Amino acid sequence: MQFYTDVIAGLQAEPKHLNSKYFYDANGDKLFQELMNCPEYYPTNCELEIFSEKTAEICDALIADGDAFDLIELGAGDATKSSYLLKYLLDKQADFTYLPIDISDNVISYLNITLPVTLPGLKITGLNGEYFEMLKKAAAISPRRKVVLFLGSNIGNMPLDGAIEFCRELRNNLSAGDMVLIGMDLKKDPRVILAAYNDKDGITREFNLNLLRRINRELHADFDVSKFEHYPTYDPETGACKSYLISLEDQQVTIGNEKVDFKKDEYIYMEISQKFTLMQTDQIAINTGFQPVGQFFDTKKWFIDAVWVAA
Ligand code: AVJ
Repeated sequence: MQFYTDVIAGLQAEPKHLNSKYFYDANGDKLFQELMNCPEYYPTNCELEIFSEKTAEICDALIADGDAFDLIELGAGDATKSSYLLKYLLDKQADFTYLPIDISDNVISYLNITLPVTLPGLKITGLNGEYFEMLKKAAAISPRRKVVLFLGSNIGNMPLDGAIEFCRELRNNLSAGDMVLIGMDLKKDPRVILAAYNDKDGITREFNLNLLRRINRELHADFDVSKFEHYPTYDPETGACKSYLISLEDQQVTIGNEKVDFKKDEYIYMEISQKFTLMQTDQIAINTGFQPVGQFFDTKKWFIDAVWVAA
């Protein structure tokens, strides 16, 4: 099983690491929902402002010549943001099918059931799995023009070189003229950024510890989460916001048939949430076979939703 293999490989590596894509089990989904409602966690509010205030402009950019298209969303989550677009596109009688892709089967079954009720007339095909596997599936379903939503600064979950590689692979899975609407969190006051990943209520902490709990539940492990401390960092120079879990003592954890030793103060690298300069957002597009053609900002200019066309 991939989850087990990845966890063992990550915890036997030096330094230890876990993949943040595994944060999102049913519990993790719930904690992330709570996080999005935290006063400190600004990215969701910024992007919600963009989607609610600039709905028409964004949709008009995506509709382009008005031909039929597939609206694919990578990491759809609860689709709150994209619902603004879906509603507007339905009102405008645009000819499109919505294909949300998510790693969480929980999320996909929820969207498949609820969206056709809240948005009558919506054509939806939820795809549960990894981004590129599901993107290939989407291409096999229909030859129509593709518009890909990649929101919430999910791209920030990769280090910069990984993000560039990801965009190249995305481009390779698209055809010339296809579009991407990509949300990216911008560099800003470092204190604002760090606070967003170190909320007072400790939800980010729980969000990280939940992965250890998930490993306990699903992989027959015995992590004592009280022996790990959440440690978030932000480096204004590189724009890397990272979180770690620090072992509070020498300890041994059993996971299935494996045993993993932790030294006191040893860390598990859990997640990166990369922040970008405006210039970097254009550079990433140009370096990976896209042309940046539109920019939408919140009033504080903390977040960008950029429109790229596959060149
Ligand atoms: C969903 C990946 C965009 O990195 O900001 C929030 C996840 N992690 N708080 C982010 C997250 C800690 C979030 N993304």
